[in-house]
Amino acid sequence: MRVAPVRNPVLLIVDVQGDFMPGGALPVPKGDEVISPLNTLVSHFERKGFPIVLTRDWHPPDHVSFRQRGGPWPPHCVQGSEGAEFHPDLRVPMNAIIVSKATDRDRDAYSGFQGTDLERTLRARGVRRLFVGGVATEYCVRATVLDALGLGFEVFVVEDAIRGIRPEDEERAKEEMVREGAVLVRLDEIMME
Ligand code: VGL
Ligand code: ZN
Repeated sequence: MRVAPVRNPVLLIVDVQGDFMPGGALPVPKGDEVISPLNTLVSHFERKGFPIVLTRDWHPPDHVSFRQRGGPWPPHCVQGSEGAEFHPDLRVPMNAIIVSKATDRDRDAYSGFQGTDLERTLRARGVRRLFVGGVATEYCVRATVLDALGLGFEVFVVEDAIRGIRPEDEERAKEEMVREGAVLVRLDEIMME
């Protein structure tokens, strides 16, 4: 499928943070492979003057999702820590919009829409269409995409710009996103003139 980023598109980059990269606290295998395709998209969206939004997992040090509190995860993306920073190779334009999520110590949030201003931010800019990449496919990418679809946005998931933790879960998440109305596209199918 060839697809042109038109109709008020936004680039939505999910959680490309050190702790989710190889060597981080909660690594996504090959998570750093999303950076190059995302940088290509960042350049294009920037050139066109389209908005770029980055979500970040932004937990307090005693977050409920951490093992010390009975949660499923090792501590990761603690607010202000090095592991919570965006990968240093990711191009983050000066005017990019940063959305912090899962900041409440007693509540987890995989979706960038959950407990944030993201919907309002997108509506205020007249956004209709989301191009999504990042990690992890079966957690925060999945939840963000499903919420976006539920809110009526058109969602294009850039296949080469997402990576998951477990291959079977990643596959299932992709099928589910498509079933709910997302379109999977490859970077080379996005027309960037
Ligand atoms: C994520 C696990 C825990 C994600 C966040 O960004 O996909 N996964 N917190
Ligand atoms: Zn988290």
